Order: sequence, then structure tokens, then C-alpha cells
Amino acid sequence: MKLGTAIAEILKREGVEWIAGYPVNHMLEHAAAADIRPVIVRQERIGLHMADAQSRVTSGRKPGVFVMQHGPGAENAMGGVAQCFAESVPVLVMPMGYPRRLAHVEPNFNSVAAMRSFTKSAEPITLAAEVPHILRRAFSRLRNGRGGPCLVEIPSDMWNEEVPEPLDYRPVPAARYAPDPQDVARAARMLAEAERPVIYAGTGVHWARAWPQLRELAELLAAPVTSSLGGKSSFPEDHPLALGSGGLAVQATVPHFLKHADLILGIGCSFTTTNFGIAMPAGKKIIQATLEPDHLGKDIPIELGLVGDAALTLDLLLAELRDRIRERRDPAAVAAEIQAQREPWLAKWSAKRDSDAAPLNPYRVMRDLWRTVDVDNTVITHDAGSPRDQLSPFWVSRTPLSYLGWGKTTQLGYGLGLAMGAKLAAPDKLCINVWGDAAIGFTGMDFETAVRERIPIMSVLLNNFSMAIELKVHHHVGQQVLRADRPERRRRRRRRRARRLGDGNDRTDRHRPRLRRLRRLRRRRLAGQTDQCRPALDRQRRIRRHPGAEHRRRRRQWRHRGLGGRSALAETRPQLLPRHGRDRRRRRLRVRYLGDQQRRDRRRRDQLPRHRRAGHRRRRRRRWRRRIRGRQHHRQDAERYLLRRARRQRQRRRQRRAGRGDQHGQPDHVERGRRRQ
Ligand SMILES: Cc1ncc(C[n+]2csc(CCOP(=O)(O)OP(=O)(O)O)c2C)c(N)n1
Ligand SMILES: [Mg+2]
Repeated sequence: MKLGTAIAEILKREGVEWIAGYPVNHMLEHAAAADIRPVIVRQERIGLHMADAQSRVTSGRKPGVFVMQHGPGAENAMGGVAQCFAESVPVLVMPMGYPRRLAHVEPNFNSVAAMRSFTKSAEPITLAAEVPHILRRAFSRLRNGRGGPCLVEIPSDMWNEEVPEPLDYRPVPAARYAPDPQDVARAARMLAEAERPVIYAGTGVHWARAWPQLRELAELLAAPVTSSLGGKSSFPEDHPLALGSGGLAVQATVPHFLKHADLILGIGCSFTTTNFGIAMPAGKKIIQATLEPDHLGKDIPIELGLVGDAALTLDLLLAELRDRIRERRDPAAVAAEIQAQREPWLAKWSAKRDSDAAPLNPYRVMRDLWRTVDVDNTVITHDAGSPRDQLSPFWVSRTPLSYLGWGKTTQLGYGLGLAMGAKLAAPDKLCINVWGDAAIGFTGMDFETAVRERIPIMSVLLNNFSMAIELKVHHHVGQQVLRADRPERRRRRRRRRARRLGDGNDRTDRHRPRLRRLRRLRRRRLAGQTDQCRPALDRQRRIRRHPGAEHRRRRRQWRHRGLGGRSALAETRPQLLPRHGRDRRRRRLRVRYLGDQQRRDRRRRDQLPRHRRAGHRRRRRRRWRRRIRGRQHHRQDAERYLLRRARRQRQRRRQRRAGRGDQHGQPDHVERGRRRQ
């Protein structure tokens, strides 16, 4: 069994259904052959973000996989890998590597060496027979403990190596671990005795799927619950005990309750100090429950640490607490206090959220979005910048993993990949990403991936023509941006630019007045009020009088525009030529774009002696056909046409051969050679 086939088989056994990738990496071919869907992205980072979402939405049960080329592909993927690392997301990353003899020679990029510091594990394949062991190690790390990207580099000279059969690989089991029972008992005592406990839920609750336990604990203690951005949606935010999520922008409820808490229980969280998380007030008594022992007391001092899976930890805590608290505590007082904080806060924001002013402000957009979509069957995420803060405090998420948040670092453009990956992982959900104009500048081209791969997502772009969130930091730059962007200035600038380009109107409505005028003229002409629209009428008359001349004139015109003359296509494939309004306009743009090349071609052709012009024309047609093939718009037509042509040519060749009596399918030149003998 070839190396790639063996890896694909292992992925299949591990339940991988699709992999994201960017060529060249032969894993894409091997995966497709093993019925694993390859999803080709436009750049590596997005592929990693998609794999990231696959892992998040399945709580790591089916980790995402991303493959890319050695050298530039691996270099360009580093951002996405670093993002997974910062967010502790388990993703299998399989770059191709330089051939083994060059893997450690400068300046070749060695993924294992380069990415070791921000992956959970990084290992090259150096022996084909070791593949099952290497992948077992990788999957074991992906499924156990705190998540993170695991990298397996496949040297590009190994694809043809044989992995011994039968392939000895069994899917890796996931093991959970729980905290020390004595610590759990102590934590339960502290919680039972606390008068104002607050629960802070981190992403660990999602990874452990500890949602029911979290709710039960909150209800048992009548304790208010907030979360990190990553932990948002682990507790229903329309629950009377929900404070809303933490983050950079938070509801007034969150700081109020944290400030007055006498005990904070952090569950599935690292308490990392970050701009994107709420800071715990100093001097508080804190219990930290986390999967990662290295995270205990990492950024803030804690009273007690519980190391283990969030679901197991909560199960144990609940069992202990039920002995101490017989009945659920009455949540009325806490709920009333939450409302007393939330209502004035909401009232303060309602001026923006309910504003009808045009253009609509982002808060209003988010409000309407929440009211419009089926919130419980939605997975929403956002990019860095203002969209995050305009969404997170107001979006009331009610079902687990309906909100993909992040809390340590986020590269602009992350949200698009997350939404696409989430859609592949949960096809029944509506997947939305909300981003700003700076964010779309990073990964916007991958919209094409969503279209090509048929991944229907919703993308909400909040365009404020600036990096609004950075305006306070970059005051002078920001001011310039704002000044240039005042609407009347913008319009005047555009008009000036348009006039310079020879058009009287600005960009947005360039075609409209012309169309309107033409339509009006046509109406009047039909009503006999005018005989304007001369050019069209004249043309009609000319055609009627001298059809041949008009035909030649048009041919000249097409040639002049560099379309290879009517004969090239118009006669054979008239549907490939533009006919009406939008098509023709598009073509005109294309012609302008291609004009220089065409003109250069023609000049070159004219310099050739006459007998060589045919070859030139043939080459040009070939190029033209290639161009057509690349155009999505006509691709199917063109492909069908080319296929049919190729078939015809084959047929003709076969007939020619048959005519010459060649029954054995020998190549032409052999036959010809024989004949000449
Ligand atoms: C790759 C990357 N570079 C820089 C940043 C820092 N950063 C965070 S938000 C932001 C500006 C976002 O602008 P935009 O997307 O237009 O949102 P706005 O704040 O204008 O609504 C920048 C530069 C980042 N998060 N990621
Ligand atoms: Mg912006």
C-alpha cells in the first residue's frame, strides 16, 4: 500500500469526512480516492480556519485536517497554525516537506523545526512503515488533553514508498481524567458556603460538552454565570441567571457581579490575561477547574485548582453539592439583581440599537440580524475589531456552540474560514460571520471557495471605510481616513475621478442615466415623437441595404477589439459571444483589459512573413480557448465544446488510420514510416 493510500485509510478510520488543503499536496488526491472530500481553498490560512471550526463544532470528536505544499504553502500556513495553538484547537496539519536529503539544508523551510514552538506536536515521516505509529501519536494528542495543532510532515520523496499490509491501525481512544476527590469536596464546601458565587465558563465546557452539568450547577446554587468569549453559548443567555459573556465589550451585569462576588468558580478556563477577556477583580477567592495543569494559577493567584475534564469535574462537584444543598436555591433575588443591572444598560444602548438613521448603524444591524435568523440553529462568529464588540454583548446565544468565540489572538479574516468550516461540520445550521472592511481585505477572496465548493454561508460586512477600532490608537491616520470619508467629499472625489476617466457620472450609477436615456428615446421613437437613436436606426438601414458590407464591418470591429474575428467563435459558438446588456458590458471591460496583449499579438503577427501567420493565428486561438476555459461564466459551454471538438478530432484521426489500413492502433508516425519504406 502506497504511503498516501495508507494515510488516507487512517484518516478514514478516524472518522475524517473532509480535509481542507492547498495544492500541491498529494494527500488531496489520496483522500479523494478514499472518499474523503477535499476542499481546496484560495490560501492556506483559511483552510486552517476551516479545519479549526470543524474541530470546534464537533467538540474535537472529529478533528479538522489541513494539508498544504512544502516551502511556500507551509510558510503561508503558519498564521493559521498559530491561531489554533493560541486557541487550543486540535487540528491535524500535514504539510508536504522537502525531499529528505534537502529537508535540513538552508534555506529550505522545515515545517517541523519551524512550527515546533507553536504546535502540540510536530513530527516528520521518515520511514513509511512507521506511518501508523506516527499518526496514532498525532491523533492521540488531538483527542486527549488540551487541544492544539499536531503536525505531521510528509517528505515529498516518500509518496511512492510502501506501507506494509495489512495496515495495522485502530482509531485512537479518548480518555478523560478527573480532579482529586478531596479537592472537589473542598470546592463543593466553598461553593455551598459562598454567599455571592459567580461561575465563569471557558471554552473547556464546549470541548467537554459539559453544558447540562453547567446549567445544573448554576441552578442548584442560584449562581449567576458569565463566560469567556470562547465559552459563550455554553450557558443559555436568556436564562434568568445568565450575565452575558465576557470579552472586551460586556454587559453591565458582568463587572457588577464579579466585583461583588465572594467566590469565582472558573470552569474549563485558563484565566489568561488578554484584551479580549474580562479581567478578574484583584483579591477575589478563585477556584480554577481546567484540563491543563500548566494553566493553574498561570495569570492570577487561585485558591484551589481542579485538574480534569470539565464534564467530569462538574459531575463530581454536583454529586458533592447535592449532599450539602438538598433543594435548588431560589434564583429570584439574583435574577432580579441581574435585570436591575441589565435594563439601564440596554436602555442606554437602545438609542443606537433602535435607530432608523441611514446608513444603519452596526448595532441596529446586529439587532435585526438576531431577530431575523433562527438563533438556535445558527452558528455565528465575528472578526477582530468593532464587529466583535458590536456583536458579543448583544447576541443572546441559547444553544451550545451556536457562537464561535475566541479569546487570545485573532487574525483578521478568521471569521470567514470559521463560518465555512462550521457549515461543513454542521450543514443544517445557518453559519454567519460578521466582519469589518479591514478583515475582508485579508481573506475576502475565499468567498470564491464558498461558491466553488458550494458552502452556503452568510457573511455580514460592516463597512466603515476605516479600522474604526484603531482610530484611538492611530489618531492622525484615523482622522485622515475619516476626513476622506465624509460622504459629500467622497462623492465629489469620485465624480472628479470619473470625469478624468471620461465619464460624467460617478462609479455607482455610471450606466443608469445612459440606460434611462436610451429607454426614453426608444419609447418616444415608438410613439413617433422622434427619430433619434440614429446610430441604431442607421445600422439597421445599412444592414438592409448592404448585408455583406455590414458583415465585413462587424468582423473588422471584432478583430479590432482583439476577439479573433467572428470566424473564431461567432460562427461556431455564437453563445460564447456577448449578446445583451450586462454580457456586452462585461465583455467590453474584458476587451479593455486584454487589449494591450491583443494589440501586441497583432503587431507581432504583422511582422511575420505571410506563410508563418497561420501558425501564429493557431497559437492565438489556442490561447483564446484557454482563456475561455478559465472563465467561470462560460466554462461549461466551452468545456463541452472543447470535448466535442477533441472527440471529433479523434474520430477523424481514427478514420484516417482506418483508411490507411492501420488496424493495430500504432501511432501515426510508425505507420507513415512503414509506408515510406
Ligand atoms: C492579521 C491582523 N493584523 C492586525 C490586527 C489588529 N487589528 C485588530 S482589529 C483591527 C482593525 C479592524 O478594522 P475593521 O475590520 O475595518 O473593523 P472596524 O473596527 O473598522 O469595525 C486591526 C488592525 C489583527 N487582529 N489581525
Ligand atoms: Mg472598518
